[in-house]
Amino acid sequence: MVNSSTGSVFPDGFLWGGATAANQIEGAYDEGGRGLATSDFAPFISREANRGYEGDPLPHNAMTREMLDDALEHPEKWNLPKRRGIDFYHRYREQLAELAAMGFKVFRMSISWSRIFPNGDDAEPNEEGLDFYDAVFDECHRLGMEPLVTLCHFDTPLNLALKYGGFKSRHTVDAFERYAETVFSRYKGKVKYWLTFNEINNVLTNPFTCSGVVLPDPNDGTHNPYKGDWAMKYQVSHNQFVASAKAVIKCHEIDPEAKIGNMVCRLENYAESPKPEDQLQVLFEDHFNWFYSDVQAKGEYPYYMKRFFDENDIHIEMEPGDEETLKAGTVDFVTISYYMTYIMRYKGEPVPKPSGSLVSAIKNPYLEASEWGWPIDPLGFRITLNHIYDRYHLPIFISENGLGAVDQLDENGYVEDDYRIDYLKRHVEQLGEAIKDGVDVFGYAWWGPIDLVSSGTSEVSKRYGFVSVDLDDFGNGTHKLGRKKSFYYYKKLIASNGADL
Ligand code: BGP
Repeated sequence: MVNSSTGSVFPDGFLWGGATAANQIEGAYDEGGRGLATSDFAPFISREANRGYEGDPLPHNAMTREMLDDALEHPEKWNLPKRRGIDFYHRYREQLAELAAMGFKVFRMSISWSRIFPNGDDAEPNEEGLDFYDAVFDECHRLGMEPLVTLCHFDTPLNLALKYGGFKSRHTVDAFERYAETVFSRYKGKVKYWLTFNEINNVLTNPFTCSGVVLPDPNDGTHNPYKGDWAMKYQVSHNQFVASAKAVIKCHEIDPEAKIGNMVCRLENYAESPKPEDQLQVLFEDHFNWFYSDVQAKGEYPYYMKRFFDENDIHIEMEPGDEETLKAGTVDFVTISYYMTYIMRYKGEPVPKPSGSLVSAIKNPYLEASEWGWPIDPLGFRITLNHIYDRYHLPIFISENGLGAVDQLDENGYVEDDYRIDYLKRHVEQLGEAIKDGVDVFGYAWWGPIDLVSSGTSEVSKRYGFVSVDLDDFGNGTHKLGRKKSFYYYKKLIASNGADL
C-alpha cells in the first residue's frame, strides 16, 4: 500500500539501479591475464544484417569450429575490437560515479569467468582478475551501491567451448562449480546478491553465446545442424540446471547471509485470437518458457515436458544425484529480463516445438515497437509479474528492462530522450501496479544505464543509457561521459522511491 509519508507504493529500501554484463562493458579482453571467452567472438554482425531481423537465428549463432579457428588466427578479420565494450576495466571509477550520481542503490554486473580462470578450468585462479573485482565491489560500496553479480553472462571461457563444447560436457559443470566456489569465498560479505546464469533459457536460440556450444561439435566432428537439435539443447539445459543448483548450494554453504537467484528471459505470450487453438499454442509456448524457472525455483522437472521429450525422442542423461542436487539447489529469488510480449497462432501440431525466435513473428497491432522491432508493452510487465509471483511466491528482482534507441547526442553527450523517459515511466507505473496487486518485488535494474555494447547486434549505437559514452560502433571516440535528459528523470524517480513519475 501507499506509504503515507513518501507517497510511494514501493517498499522502503527498494533496490533501484541498472544492469550490465562484463562482456558488454569491460573491454580489455587481453589484459590482466584474462583468457578469451565465447563473447569475444560474437561481434561480427553488421548493422544492416541485423536491422529488421525477425524469426531466424542471428548469424553468430551459427558459429562453427572453422569460423572460430579462423578468428583466432586472423582476429582483425573478425572485428574483435568491437568487444572493447566501454573500457569499464580501466574507467570503472568514473563510470560508477555517474551511476551513483543518479542515486543508484544496486549495480548489476557480471564477473568474466575467464578473468578468474583464463581457461575455465585452470589449477589456480588468476589473482589479477580477483583483485579487479575486489576493487570494483569496494568502489560500489563506497558509492552506496549494492553489487548484484551474475556468474555467467554470455561468456563461457573459449577453451571450454572448444575442447568440451561448453555445457554439453559435465567437465564444464565441474569447472563452473569450482569457479563459483572461488568467487563466493573471495567475495563473501562483499556481495550479497548473486545470479547463476544470465537468461538461461536462451540456450534455445543462442547455444553458442549462452552455453558455449560450438557447432559443429568439436568433440565428434560430425555435422550438427543448429536448428532443431532439441535433444542437444535440452541436455545442455540439464547440465546448466545442475551447474546452477550446485552453485546455489555452495553459495549457501559459504555465505549463509548471501542470496542467490536465477535469471530467465521472460516471454509473456498472448493468443492472436480468441480461437481456443491459439490459446492452446500459448499454453505450449508458455511451457517452454516456464520450464527454466520451474526447474530452478521448484527443483524438479515439470510434468508437461515429459510428453514433449517422449515424442521427440529426447532422453536427458542424468547422473546419480542430479535430482537431489536440483531439489537442494533451488533459488532464493527469481529474476527476469522483460522487454516485450509475443503473439501466438496455432501451428497445427499436437505437441509443438519451441519457436526459437527472438522477436514474435506476428506483430501486435495494439503496441508500438522500438527501432529494432521490439514491441513495447508496459501492461504486459504487470501481467507477467503477477504470473511469476502466483507461480513461485518468491521475491522477484527485475534484472533487465530497457529501451535501445538511436540517440542523436550533442557535443556534451546530451539528448532529449523523451522516448526513453516515456518507456521507463510506463514500465515503472506498471511495476507499481503489480506491487499494489501484492507481488513481492525488491528491485529494478534498467538494462544498460550507461551506453554499452549490444549483445544482439554488437553496436554501441543501439543505446540504452541514461549516461552516454562517446563511442561509435567501431570503438572510435573519446569515452567522454554525458548526461541525457533521462539521467535527471531517473534520479528524481529514485529520490522519490518511485513516487515521482
Ligand atoms: C538481454 C541480455 C543483455 C542485453 C539485452 C538487450 O537478452 O541479457 O545482455 O544485451 O538483452 O539486448 P540487445 O543488446 O541485443 O539489445
